[in-house]
Amino acid sequence: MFYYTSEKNVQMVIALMKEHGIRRIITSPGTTNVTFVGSVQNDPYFELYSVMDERSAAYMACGLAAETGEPVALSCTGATASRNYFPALTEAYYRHLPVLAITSTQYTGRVGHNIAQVIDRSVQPRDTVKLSVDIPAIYNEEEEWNCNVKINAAITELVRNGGGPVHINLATTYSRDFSVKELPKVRVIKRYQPGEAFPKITGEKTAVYVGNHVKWNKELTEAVDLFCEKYNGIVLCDHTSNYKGKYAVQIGLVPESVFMNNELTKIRLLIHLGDVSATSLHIKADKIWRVAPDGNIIDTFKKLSAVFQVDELCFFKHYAAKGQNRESDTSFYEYYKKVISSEQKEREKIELPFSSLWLADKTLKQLPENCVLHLAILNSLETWNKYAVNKSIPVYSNTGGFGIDGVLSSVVGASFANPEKLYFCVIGDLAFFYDINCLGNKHIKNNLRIMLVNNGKGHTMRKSTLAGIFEDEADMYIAAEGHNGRKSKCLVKHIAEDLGFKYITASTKQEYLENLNTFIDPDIGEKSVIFEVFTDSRLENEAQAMMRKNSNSTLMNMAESAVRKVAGEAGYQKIKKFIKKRGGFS
Ligand SMILES: Cc1ncc(C[n+]2csc(CCOP(=O)(O)OP(=O)(O)O)c2C)c(N)n1
Ligand SMILES: [Mg+2]
Repeated sequence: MFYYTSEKNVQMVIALMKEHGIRRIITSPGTTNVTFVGSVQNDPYFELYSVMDERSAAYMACGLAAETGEPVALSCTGATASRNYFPALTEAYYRHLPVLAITSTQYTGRVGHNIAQVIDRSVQPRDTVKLSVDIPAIYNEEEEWNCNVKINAAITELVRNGGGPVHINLATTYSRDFSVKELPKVRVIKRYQPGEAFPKITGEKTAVYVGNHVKWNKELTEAVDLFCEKYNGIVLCDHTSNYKGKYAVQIGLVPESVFMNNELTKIRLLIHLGDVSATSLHIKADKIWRVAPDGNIIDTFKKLSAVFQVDELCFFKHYAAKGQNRESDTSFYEYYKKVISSEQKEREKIELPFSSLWLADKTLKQLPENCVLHLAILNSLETWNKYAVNKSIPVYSNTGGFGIDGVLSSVVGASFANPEKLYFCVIGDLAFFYDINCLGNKHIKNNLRIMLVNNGKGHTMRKSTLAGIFEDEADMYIAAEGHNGRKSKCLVKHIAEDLGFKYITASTKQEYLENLNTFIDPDIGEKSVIFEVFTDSRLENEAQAMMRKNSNSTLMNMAESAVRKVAGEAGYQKIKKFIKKRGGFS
């Protein structure tokens, strides 16, 4: 008796076809598709038709799909079999017919090596399929995730935006093992389009996570805030999220480990908005939904179960209306507020060395209202994300492609839009020198305020967990130390002044504080300003270590007060004594 193949990728395709309700399959004969056909032919769920000629099989799929209004799958072998699907796929493309062409293949790395029956299917004519995905054999967890997402994306594409044909190139290892009686449990990702009935939100404790996001309008902010009130929600964000509403939980203000495995912070439903974010997140959520007008399956946290192909406003208005009769509950937000305020208290106890963190602390809260802030990626963004920014200030960073190559150009371009507004930029030395030629642009006016944090190298490479293991040996090549005048005190000064900028500089805390007022002066003045701050990479590391230690103290204090709450003061003292004996608690 034969059951399902042992090939995991094939099992996954079959399981997801069932989950998404695709039951009709037209199969054509061959060896490379044996593991697929041999598996589905014994599953009574499927309705199979055998057609010898692939060209005809695909046209039959068109007819069957048009007649039933439901998706129809095709299966063929290697060699030129799949080429014969093109005429009918073209027909399906222009008639929006949901035909799923599954072409089986040997390991695609064999393409181009004169191996019998192996052809290159990596490119499809534009008007044959809406989407083509490669599903390799699965050997590890990450590949399993990749296949799951791609198969879900392919199958849901069949009916998206009016529907149309889709291609899955499915690798086989020619396994002869058909002993698998049960298909694996697979994650289903659903896609909701405008007009479709949305699922209910049941559990408590929701979070809206916002990646890099364009400026919010008032209506969207209010809709998200109302959503938070009705569903006990918080908005997890960083500066580039640009959310300025009532329920912001700035991730950089919360000790990282708070997000991990903690029942109090466990999120039942996470709603993912926005683009690429630099803010690493260790959030554990039971369920994740993504809301984006493009409807693309973007599975940043590997837990996605639904994508809503709608405008964010439409989504939040829908759920706020549905939750109209719910009692307002903001306890989740209140909890985070407490965590943030105890972290804040711990931070106040420490004096950081002269470093990016210290600069961010002293500067961010003082930036003039209604200015704009641009942060270079990685180190600058990470450190300045550890402090709060005034709500009137939008913040940008090139997290789309994460390049250090266009930070200055981006802020210069932005500054052209509003000559009367101040545009601040915080940037490291490698990024500054990379893009320095744009400072000679003749359209630059007096509204730029550039802070160059010159530590003489790519500090990002000195702190990264990988390059960091090399310590000082990382400087020469990995962190590119020693270029651009070796922290010369006059190089940038000359360039800046010759190009018409005002130049100020600092190498100590005192010098910095003396110059800060000039830098943040809300009065626009006559010239744009470059403020070069010389720091030391070792102190940067020291400051970061202090911040981490600080977060640990916050957690310890929180744990202590939680114990106090449950056990009372006397109980707490007893437990403390006991733990102290064993070497824990301070
Ligand atoms: C165009 C480009 N090249 C290389 C990188 C890799 N990279 C990321 S951060 C970084 C170092 C940046 O150094 P610096 O601007 O001095 O900032 P610091 O880390 O010292 O604060 C490099 C080389 C990149 N992101 N973009
Ligand atoms: Mg640097």
